[in-house]
Order: sequence, then C-alpha cells, then structure tokens
Amino acid sequence: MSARAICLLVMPLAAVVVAGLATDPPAAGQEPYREPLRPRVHFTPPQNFMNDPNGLVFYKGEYHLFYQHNPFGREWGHMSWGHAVSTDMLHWKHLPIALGEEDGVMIFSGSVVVDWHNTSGLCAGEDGDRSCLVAVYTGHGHGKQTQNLAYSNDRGRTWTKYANNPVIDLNLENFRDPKAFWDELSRRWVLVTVLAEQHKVRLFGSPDLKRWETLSDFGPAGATGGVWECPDLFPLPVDGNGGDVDINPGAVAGGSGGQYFVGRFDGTRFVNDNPPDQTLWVDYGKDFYATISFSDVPKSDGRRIWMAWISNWLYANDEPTETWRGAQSLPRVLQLRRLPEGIRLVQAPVAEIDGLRTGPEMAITGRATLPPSADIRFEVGRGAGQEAGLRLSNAAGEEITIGVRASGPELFVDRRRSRATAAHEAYAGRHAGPVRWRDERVTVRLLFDRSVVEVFANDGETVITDRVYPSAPLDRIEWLGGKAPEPARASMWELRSVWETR
Ligand code: DQQ
Repeated sequence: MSARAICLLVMPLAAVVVAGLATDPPAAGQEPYREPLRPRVHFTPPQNFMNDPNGLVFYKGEYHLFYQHNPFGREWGHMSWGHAVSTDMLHWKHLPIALGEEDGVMIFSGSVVVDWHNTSGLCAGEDGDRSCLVAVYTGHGHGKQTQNLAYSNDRGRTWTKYANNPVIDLNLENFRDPKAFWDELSRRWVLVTVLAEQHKVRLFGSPDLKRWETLSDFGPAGATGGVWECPDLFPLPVDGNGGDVDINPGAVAGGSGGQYFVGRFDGTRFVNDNPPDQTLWVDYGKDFYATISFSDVPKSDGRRIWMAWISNWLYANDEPTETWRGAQSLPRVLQLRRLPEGIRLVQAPVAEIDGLRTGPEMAITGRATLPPSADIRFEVGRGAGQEAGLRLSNAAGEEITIGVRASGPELFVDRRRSRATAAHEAYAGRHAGPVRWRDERVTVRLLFDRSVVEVFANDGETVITDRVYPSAPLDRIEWLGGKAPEPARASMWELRSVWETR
C-alpha cells in the first residue's frame, strides 16, 4: 500500500512586493556560532527569536528553510518568515527575510510548493520553464486568521504577496497553518489546515491554488488537551498514509508536542486506521514541535523528510541562549514500520549527517572528553542493570543522562540536574518513552550538539528530543552504570561545525 499527501495552497493575483529585510550581522566583537549554547550542527537564526520551520521545499538544486521569526527581538512577536537555503539540509546560507509583517497582519506558519505547470498563473516563466514557488501562509491580524498566497519567480530570493489575498477567509480566530501538496489521484492541490480549538484538520481542494473548496474534516481524535497546530499529510512507503498534527499544551512530556495518525487518504478524506481515542506520539522529549515535511523532494530521491522546532511553548521565550532563541531539529527521514503493536512511525537523521564526522571513531570505555558536537552510538543489553546508558557532564557538576531503564523497558533523557542556575520551572525533567528489546538489546544513537540532544532508539522506533542549558559546556562522557558495554558497543565521532566549513 502506498500513501499520499495533502497540499495546501492559496491564490494570489496582483502583488505587494515584500521588501527583503536583511538580517543584521552579529554585534561587533561577537563571534557568530561560537556562543556556548549555540549548536554547531543544528540550524539557529543569526539573532533574535525563531519558532516553527515553514515552507520546506526543494527547488532547482536547493533546499529552502523558512521559519517563524521576530526580526526585532528575542521573544515571540512581529512574526515574519526568515529564510535560508542549503544544498544538503545541513550547511545553510542565511537570506533576507522572505515575508514580513505588514498592515497589522503577521505572517504565521505555512508551506511552499513548486507550481511546476503554472496552474496558479503566478509564474512568469523567467527561468526557461513554467514553474515558480508559491507560499501558502496564515495571515494573523484584525481579529482573525486567513490563508494567503505569496509567490517568487527568482528561486525564492524575492517574494510578492498575492493581490487578492486572502484566498480562504472563514472569519475565524483560530484557523491556520496551511500545508499544501499536489494530489496525483484527484489531480488537484490539497490544503491541510487546522481549526485549532475545535481539534479538527480541515482539507481543501483547488485546481489553481487560488479557488478552494472544502473537502472534509478530520477530528477530534487522539490528544485534544490543547489546541491543534501545524498539520501535515503525506504518503509513506510500505504500509500506508501518515498525517500529523501538533498539540499545545497537553503533549506527552508536558506543553507542546506532536501526535500522528496512520490511515488512508482517498484524495478527499483521511480515514484513521486506528481507534479515535488512540494517541500516537511523534517524540517523547519536550522539545520537538511544529513539524513540517519538505515539498517536492525529487522522486529519484524519494525520501519524506521533516524538521521541527526544538523548543516548547512552556518556556520558549525564556531560553537562556545568547543573542538568539530557538533551534531547528536535524532533518529526519520518515517511514512506517510494522511493529507488534501496529504500524508505527520511525524517524532517522538524514544520512548527510555522516559526512560531518571528523577524526576517528572513539570507543567510550571510561570517562572520555566529549566534543561540542558528536554522533554517539551505544547498546544496552537486557540484564545490563536497572538503568544503563551515558552521562554527559561538566566540572560544575551539571549533567544529563541518556539511557534505557529495564522496567518498562523505556528510553529516557534526564535533564533534571543539567542546569545549576535558574531556569524556567517547566524546564527540569525526565522524559521517557516505551522501547522494546530487539535481540535482547536496545540500540541507541545520540546526536549531541552543545545545547541539543536528539536520541533515536532501535533505528528510530522511539525518539526523544530535548534542549539542555548547562552553565558551562558539557565536555565529559562516561558510562552511566550497570554493566559496561563492550568497547565497540559505545563509541562516538566528533561532528564538524556546519558554520565553519561553509
Ligand atoms: N506558531 C505559529 C502559528 C502556529 C504556532 C505562530 C505553532 O502559525 O500555530 O508563530 O508553534
């Protein structure tokens, strides 16, 4: 069985040129990307506040990352779309702001599609073909949220807001986060949105990204303890269709988080394969929100790849980072896997990350020096003890532990002792998710990056993503306890900074 995805689209017409607000360079005397909490491998904005990834799309050799951004401060506000491009989803080049707040309307989350055949009539044919990029975003202002279009005829360098915006206006206060895709079965654009407070995903269809008709609603289902935000719908290989929606608050680790549904999409309606009261969590950490998958990854590649904002609305405005706030996850490849309990989402970091390894593979036997960013593998055998795994620490006595607890069994990340100085009350915590013994062991991959840990157990069957804010760098790594593994079963590579190797 294969799956299919939904697209969202809005319709433009004439235009308002969006002036590119250049991102300011870092302040004088400040070394960019060398601040103690600044990740070396994960994307962060040059300065100021960032939340959701938006408009992920591959076009003419470049991956585009847009993101919710406040150009004027380190807290949420004045939402605009920041912008960066990359050829490998790791080494990013910052570009001017793509879409800015205007006339009291902020630019909330949304998506970008390639309009390959100029169905919208917005493509100028300037690049020797008929295609252009079309963004579908939520306009937030004047007491409501509407869906709007913007387009670019120069590979995303400049954007024009469609003159006949909005393209969908339901006169609602909480109607947002359009994700668009071209549906081959129904031969039309599909748009996935949320009616946030009603816990509903609403699907629309369009021939041209401009005229939208309602197709169907999905929900309420799964977790409904907070608003639904940032939906996505796409096909996944092997077992069926997948869709996800983010919830804030009410997620598995508290505050914001993502849940997903597995089912069938027939071009009009998504039908859940599971009972409506079943909740499937995307990630068991506290910092993985607002996922969005890339549009238009070439068929020859075939991967479904998504990224998420690594934070939580409980403390996003209080992160103790330096001149910037907010990080994006590493891109992850998604698949569905048949497990004993049913068809489940599995996630793996993109293989491009392997190219960042530098130096030899280092066995972790006793206490070792932890590089600022590292790709770490270890295995925990059944019978290794009640809790086994790794401790990352510093001379100040701050530490984070990552491992497997035999009872459950469960994968855990414990950051309760990771920051000696004051932090938001919702920050300290231990986060855990169910894991299973495979051949009497659990395999773990840990991507550590100064203030980020992404942990993948059993090839991505259980995932935990957390920020960590030590007052001094975590520079030591050692086996946590229980029976130490064979040297070859706990090892690491240093990862090169993506900012130094551009
Ligand atoms: N963030 C955006 C909204 C979205 C929320 C506003 C999710 O579009 O619902 O910054 O973090």
